[in-house]
Amino acid sequence: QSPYRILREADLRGYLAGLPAIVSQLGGAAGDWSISEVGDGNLNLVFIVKGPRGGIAVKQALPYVRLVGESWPLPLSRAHYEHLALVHQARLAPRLVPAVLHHDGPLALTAMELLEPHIIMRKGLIGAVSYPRFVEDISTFLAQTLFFSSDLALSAAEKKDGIAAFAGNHALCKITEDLIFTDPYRIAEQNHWTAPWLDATAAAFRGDLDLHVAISRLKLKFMASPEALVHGDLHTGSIMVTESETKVIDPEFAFYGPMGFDIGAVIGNLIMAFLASAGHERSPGERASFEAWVLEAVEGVWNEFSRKFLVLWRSEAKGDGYPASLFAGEAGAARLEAERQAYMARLFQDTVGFAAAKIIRRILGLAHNIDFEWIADEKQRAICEARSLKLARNMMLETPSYTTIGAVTYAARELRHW
Ligand code: SR1
Ligand code: MG
Repeated sequence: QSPYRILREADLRGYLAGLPAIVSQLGGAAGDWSISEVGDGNLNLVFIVKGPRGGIAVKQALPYVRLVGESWPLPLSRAHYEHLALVHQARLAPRLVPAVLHHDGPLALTAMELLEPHIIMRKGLIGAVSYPRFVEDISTFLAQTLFFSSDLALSAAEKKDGIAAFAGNHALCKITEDLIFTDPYRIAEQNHWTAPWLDATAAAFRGDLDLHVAISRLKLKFMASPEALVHGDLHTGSIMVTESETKVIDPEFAFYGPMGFDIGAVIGNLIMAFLASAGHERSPGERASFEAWVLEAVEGVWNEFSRKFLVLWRSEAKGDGYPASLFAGEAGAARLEAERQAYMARLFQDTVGFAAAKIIRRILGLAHNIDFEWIADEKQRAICEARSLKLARNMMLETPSYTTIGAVTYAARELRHW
């Protein structure tokens, strides 16, 4: 444990050399290790350290938002919540998160297994790569982390302890509350979009009271629905993949919130990969098969998640929600099953709404994504973004008309040629 300072390469080398478990993981002497800072996210430093025997990834929180600079301070405590979430998720969804090798609270630093040859999924999707394991793994991650941290699996006391353990992560929640649920719908200094093409659309979103009601309902749900331990930032930049493995990283936004926020994040980001595809150079065959795969993945994520969640609910419901004693006998079992179906229908509605919110914030808010940003031709980029905004606006305003995930992919397919 060391006092906080922002680590540079030499300092990190000396620090790691004092940790026997890390030294043994890397092998050789500290002088043999290569260290490079590779962080390209919005908030933190990330170092890759490689030695003769193996490698590690080291993440250190900065006392400010990296994307913006020191003018936007951010508590270092997020490293504590990220570590706590990683430990929880490793228990709830084994093999789907990186193993933690070392954590230092005061330094706001966590050393993890190096994920190699994994790449950030968003980059793979921009390259039109499809991932055969993804649906299976992410649906397991979602079903297991959400179910086992909910009132369906936990006693009321365990659940309340869980909420309390993450309650201090409010600065990160506030980022979400502002950047996703408020700023894209008002004039905010840091908003930007592909101008001038989207000027009129951005202004229309700022003046659309129906949309303001819809996003405010979602914001309230985000703030006031501690259903389960959510990752809190589950976009495709928080997922590392190979053809055969999926790892969910970066849970620093974790807190007890609505389940649909995580599921919607995955689905919203896949939809953006689909609608950005038209702007990226690829052969017609490659484009068609990639786009077909992404929409299959959208359907698969919801269908597999809901199937697995229901299996867990039917077999592992040891929590204080829906006491078994109230649903005895055949009639009770049938009624409880109907209730499960109603619960999933409500969760699907939340998912559609949150997916839409995730899309809109990436096009009209502060933090954009490279699915669109890497489309060099600005007019073409704006076309892809305008399609996404049209879809997202409809998903948010007409949520009840999306009763199946097929309705979502159908609408996305229709918008692809708008
Ligand atoms: C100022 S932080 C902007 C965004 O980066 C993170 O990845 C979250 O998505 C956050 O909203
Ligand atoms: Mg992140």
